[in-house]
Order: sequence, then C-alpha cells, then structure tokens
Amino acid sequence: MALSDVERIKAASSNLRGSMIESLNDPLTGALADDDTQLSKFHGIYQQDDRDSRSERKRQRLEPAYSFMIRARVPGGLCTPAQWLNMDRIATEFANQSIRLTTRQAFQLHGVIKRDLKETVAAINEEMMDTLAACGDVNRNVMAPTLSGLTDVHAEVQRHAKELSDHLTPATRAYHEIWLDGEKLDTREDEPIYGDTYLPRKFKTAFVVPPQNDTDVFAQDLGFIAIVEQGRLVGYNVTVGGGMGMSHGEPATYPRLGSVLGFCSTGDFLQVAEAVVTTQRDFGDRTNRKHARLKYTIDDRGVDWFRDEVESRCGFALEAPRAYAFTGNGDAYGWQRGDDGRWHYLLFVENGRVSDKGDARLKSGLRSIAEVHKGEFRLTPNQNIAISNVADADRSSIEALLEQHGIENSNQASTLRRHSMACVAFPTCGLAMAESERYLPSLVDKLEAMLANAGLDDDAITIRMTGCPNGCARPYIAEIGLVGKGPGRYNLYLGAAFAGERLGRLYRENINEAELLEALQPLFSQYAKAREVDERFGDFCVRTGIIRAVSEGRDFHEEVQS
Ligand code: SRM
Ligand code: SF4
Repeated sequence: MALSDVERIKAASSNLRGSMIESLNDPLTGALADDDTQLSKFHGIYQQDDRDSRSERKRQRLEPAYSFMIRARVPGGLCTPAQWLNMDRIATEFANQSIRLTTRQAFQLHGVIKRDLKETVAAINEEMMDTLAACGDVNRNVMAPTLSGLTDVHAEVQRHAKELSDHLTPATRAYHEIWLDGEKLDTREDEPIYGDTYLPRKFKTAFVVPPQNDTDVFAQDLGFIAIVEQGRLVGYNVTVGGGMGMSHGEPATYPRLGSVLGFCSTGDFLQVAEAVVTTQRDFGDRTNRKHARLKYTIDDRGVDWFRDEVESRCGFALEAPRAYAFTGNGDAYGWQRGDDGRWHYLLFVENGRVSDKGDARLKSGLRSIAEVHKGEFRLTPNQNIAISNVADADRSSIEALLEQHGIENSNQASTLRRHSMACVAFPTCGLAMAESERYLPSLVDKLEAMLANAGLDDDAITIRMTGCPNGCARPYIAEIGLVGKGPGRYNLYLGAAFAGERLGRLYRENINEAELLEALQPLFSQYAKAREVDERFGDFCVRTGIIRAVSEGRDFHEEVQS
C-alpha cells in the first residue's frame, strides 16, 4: 500500500523545515503553502479560517478569512506567573483577546494572522515556553496530575513528566531557525528517537496518581499510573493504546482505552517510554492515517506481541501490574492544602475559555493575581486552572482579587457544569460538524433544571461535548457523551464509568436538543428513584440495562438501542 501523503511531506521536509520561511514571507495570501500547513502543526500552528464567514466570503469570491491557532506546550500544566502574564499580553496583542485552556493542560491562542505569526511564536518563547511538538506526529504535551504540590509523590511524578517531555522533544533545529532566527546548520541533524519521518500519527502521554484519574490516563497512547507503597513512589503501571478519535459511519475506527501492559520501576520509565514510541514508529500504519494510532497497532498485533517487542527493546521484562484504584476523573475544586502546608486553589473555567464576560472578569482577574502571585499556576487536563503554591498569609489577597473581579463564584456553578467539558468546535475548528463550546453552556442550563426536578442537583455526572467524532473533550468516557453529527444534531453516548475506566456506547443517534432532553429526562427520574447507594449514573445505566457495557474498543460500535 502507498504511504499517506503526510509521509511524503515529512520525508521531503528536511526535518520539518519545508518551505515554511518562504510561506511566511509570501505577501500574496494569508495562507501557508499546502505542504507547509501540515509541517506547521509540528511547530504548534494550525491554519484555520473563520467558519462563520466562510460561505459569505466564498460568495464574494474572497479568500477564506485565514488565521492561525497556536498551541503552546506546558508540560504537566506548570506555568509561572511571568509566563501567564506573557500569554495574556500576547492574546491581547496578537490573538482574539481570549486564552483557551485545553484538555491537555496546554494553551491555545486563536485568530493570529500570518503577518504576526513569527513575532507571536517568538514572544511565547521569550518566557521559556514553546510551541514545538504541541501538535504533529510526535509526542504531544505530557500531562501530569494538576496539584503536584499536594504530596512528595505528586511532585516526583511532575518531575518525571517533565523529564519525559524533554526526552521525547524532537531534536530538529528547524523550530529555532524558522521562528527564533537561529543559526542555519549546514548538515541535517539526527532525530535519534523519531527518525526523519517522525511517528505515523500523533502520540499522547500522561502520568496519573490514583485515586484521582484527572489526566484520563486510559485515553492516552501511553500512560504511567503511579504506584505508591508505604508512602513512596515505587514505579508505574504502564498503559498503552488509548485514544478517542473515530469517524462517523466507519466502524474500523473506534475509541479505545489503554491496556495495562505491566509495571516498571521509577528508574526505568524513560526507557519503557522510548521503547513504546519506537515500536509505534516502526510498526504503526503509515499508509492510512485513520488507522495509524498506536491503538490500532496494538489491536492488530495483540497486547502480548506489543509487550514482547517493548521488553526486547528495553532489555528487561516488565513486572506484573500492581494494584491501584481510581475514584473520579475530574478536578477537585476549591482550596486544598499540600503536605508542606502550602495552599492550592482550583478554579472552574467553563470550557477553558479565559476572557472577560460582563461582571465575570476572569482574564483581568487572573492577570491581577499573576501580578502578585509568588507560586505558580497549573493548567488542568479538564480545562481549568489552579492557583498553586500559596502561603497561608497570601490566601486572603488571592480571595480578594477573585472577588474584586467577580469570579469568586465560579466554583459555585452547578455540580453538572463543573463536570462538563466542551471542545472548541465552531468558529475556528476546521473539522467541526456541530457547535460545542458555544452551545454546551445553554444545554447545561436546561439539564440543570431537569436534574433539580429529579432531586439530583448535588450529584456529580460527567458530561462532555464535541463538535465531531474526533473526541477532543474525551466524550466517550463521559457518563453523558455528546458528539456532533451535523448542525444542531448530536449522538448521545451513555454508560461510561465516572473515573474514565469504561467507554460509553451509542444510545441515540443524530438527535436535536428536544430529542436529547426527551431521552435524558426519564433516565434522570429512574436514576433518582432506583439507584443503589453511591451508584454513579454511568454504572446505573449499565446495571439497569439502559445500555450494554462496552468491554473494549472493538466492541464500541453497535446498533442504537431502543
Ligand atoms: Fe484535538 C484535531 C482541538 C485534545 C483528538 N483538535 C484537533 C484540531 C487541531 C482540529 C484540526 O485538526 O484541524 C482542533 C483545533 C480546534 C481549535 O479551533 O482550537 C483540536 N484537541 C483540541 C483541543 C484544543 C480541545 C479543547 O477544547 O481543549 C485539545 C488540545 C489539546 C492539547 O493541548 O494538546 C484537544 N484532541 C484532544 C484530545 C484529548 C486528549 O488528548 O486527551 C483528543 C482525543 C484523544 C486522542 O487523541 O485520541 C483529540 N483532535 C483529536 C483528533 C482525532 C485523532 C484520532 O486519532 O483520530 C483530531 C483530528 C486528527 O488528528 O486528525 C484532533
Ligand atoms: Fe474540532 Fe472535532 Fe476536536 Fe471539537 S472534537 S475541536 S470539532 S476536531
């Protein structure tokens, strides 16, 4: 079979250089050359156009309103106040004013025009943050539990996440040449881990410390579940082959949860990670991008084959997995105190959008906090933010600033809303089929009322929406998963586990809002009346036969249940 076109582009790119410099300098268009739109992703940059004005501009025979989304990598979500202030300034000066916190603890800026791209990327780098490998066929932003200050174990895991992030960062100097005016090399550099054509597809890694599965470790290509014995981090259970993306109407594509491969000690995690990455590099499908993620390599060849390959590359065997248990997969809001006595405040940010809206001046508030904060910020895997590492004496000034900017009530949002996530979708995402970020808040208003009527207002139920089946808000592991099918129409998935350890299954297909409310209303009433003690909504749907549990990714697709 022929290699996919992106493979040709990578191979011809001279380690991700392509004709990017020429593209940036071309004054005749607001776009990059076609091949460079693929390569720019490896540099954290996506070419987009305003979907709201697309057809009108076409009618007027104008070029689409091109602009760029820039994604900045933030390993483990750790961001200093200086970095926050820098992002705030750049968003205001070059982007659409807002900052978008992503589902992978990273930043996105939208609406940067080509003329400003280079200056914007350079400005991000001024505060020691970069955009290299934030997208593309490489290891992306490495996630780690949000509150690394909680215990020594959390802090150690955060350090490991950073080490792994550094280890898997591409070696190419192209980024420095293109964006930072770095010196041009005469010879091409080696990519010791990736090789010249990088990976067959994107690759994602997360660390997690049970019992909170806040990084949704089973949705990752590669996961490290911290194993703590007698208060000490002894190593990790390694998970492989998680992923959410699929395409409507193509059953060969499906979401899959990571398989637990085995246990490795803390000294070995880098070697294991490299072996997993290089195995995928060598065996992943480079002919069909819809079949190129690690999850398909593993399902095609089997978990045992994969383990043997990883072990032979490592030169040692993994041990049997050790016991662990998860209780939830969201963020723990409000103040929490770490073992070292320092405080952390986790703030709900609806769908990760940081902007000033009416009296709730979130962007200004976080700017004011960053101006005085002596600790750091933590971006969470659920699009929220923590003001982290606060001394006893400084708590009240942070609280006063939250209040002054009208955001002290953010955490008083309903339990449902605090467990909700929506991907970006319209107007920027080129793949969106339906609204998501702009629509979910109003849908939640309606569902809140229904839950209150059923006496369920205090119950945590995870709800996630995406504008297409790619799964950027990880909807297939939400107890209520909503996936865009077309304008105003969604597939409804039920039966996922609260802690992200079981996929949901299609319950209703291609329904509008009225049909959705009609479908959920009786289920909420049944749940309120017939649930067992502490039973979660997703588990209830499975136990009572509302939906059949999904046992593994390959079992995800089946006819809609009536
Ligand atoms: Fe995603 C593509 C946004 C997390 C699966 N994702 C996109 C693009 C870049 C659209 C595109 O290719 O043109 C979206 C940009 C929209 C915009 O206008 O900003 C986009 N993805 C996002 C973010 C911003 C969603 C959010 O609301 O936070 C997240 C950025 C994460 C980051 O900081 O790196 C984001 N995307 C995810 C996740 C969740 C995760 O990683 O835990 C997934 C599911 C997990 C997975 O990868 O399987 C995800 N995004 C995809 C896919 C499907 C991949 C697949 O295997 O099929 C695509 C499309 C693709 O790659 O072809 C995609
Ligand atoms: Fe775009 Fe689809 Fe991802 Fe939403 S899930 S951001 S619509 S690619």
